[in-house]
Amino acid sequence: MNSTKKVTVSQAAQLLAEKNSFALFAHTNPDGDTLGACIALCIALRKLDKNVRLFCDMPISDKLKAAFPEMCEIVPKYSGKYDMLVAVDCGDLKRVGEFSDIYGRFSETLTLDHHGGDYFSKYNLVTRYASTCQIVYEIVRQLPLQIDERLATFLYMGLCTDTGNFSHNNTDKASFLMAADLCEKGADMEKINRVFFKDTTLSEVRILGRAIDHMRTFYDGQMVLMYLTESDLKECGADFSETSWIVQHAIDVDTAKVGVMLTEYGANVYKVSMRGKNYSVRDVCQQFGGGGHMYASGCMISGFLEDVIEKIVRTVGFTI
Ligand SMILES: [Mn+2]
Repeated sequence: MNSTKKVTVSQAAQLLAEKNSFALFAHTNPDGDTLGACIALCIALRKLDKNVRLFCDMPISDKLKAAFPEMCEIVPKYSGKYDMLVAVDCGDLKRVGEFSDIYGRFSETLTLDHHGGDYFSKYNLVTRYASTCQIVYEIVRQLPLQIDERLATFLYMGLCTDTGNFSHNNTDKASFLMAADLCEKGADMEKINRVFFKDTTLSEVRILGRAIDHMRTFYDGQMVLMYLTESDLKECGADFSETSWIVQHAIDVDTAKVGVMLTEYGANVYKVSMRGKNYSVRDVCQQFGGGGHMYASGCMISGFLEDVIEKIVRTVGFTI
């Protein structure tokens, strides 16, 4: 294991200013924060004439790529040589997904994260902010460049999505101050709100119906679970990457303390998304090698559907 150290925002900004080429890694099963933070940092570094490439081990949805063409640059196959690798919004090395081997072997690495997790890089900027976009925002403000409308929009993306549109309990004064500043700099807040919180495709409405058909409750309704199989996705004309938002419908049931959404990802492999109300779903997901936030976490579990459901029900049962 190489030595690891904690760095401040200014030290991270200095490291980024000194080096010339970067590979930025969004976390597996990417969300608006990791994507927004990666693209914002990429835009900022390119303003300083740096060479930057973006990677994520899972495909970005067509909907996001259509709304934000910059997303097309995020590719699932690693290539090239870089002065530094940066793990963006990753609480531990596993979040880098299929790139964790490449990442773990490289010496010049930097973590930018707000989950308060492992120091798995050589340099680690780990905070308790509401979003990784806030970390990137603070770094960018120390670099010799202007925040233009495009940069402001991607910084706003993670701020807005990781705070649940300023509704989760991680929303604080800094969130609103950052939002006010990005608003002044021309962030397209209406577009972010529409794409991440409003727009639904017909196939999404169909798979939502299918997931609700498959809804099951446990422990007097304290746990609400839904699932989608590969054939559900196929029959509804939906893509795997279109399903992560559905879990909200499970946790929004008034009796629910835990909301669970299973989506089959390859035969007998399930992507599990969990949400909690005053209940740490991260503890549950960590039992299966996953992670995330206390009230919003995920993991992957292999097995037959009913076995996977039983494992989750049993694990939640110990703590509910
Ligand atoms: Mn995040």
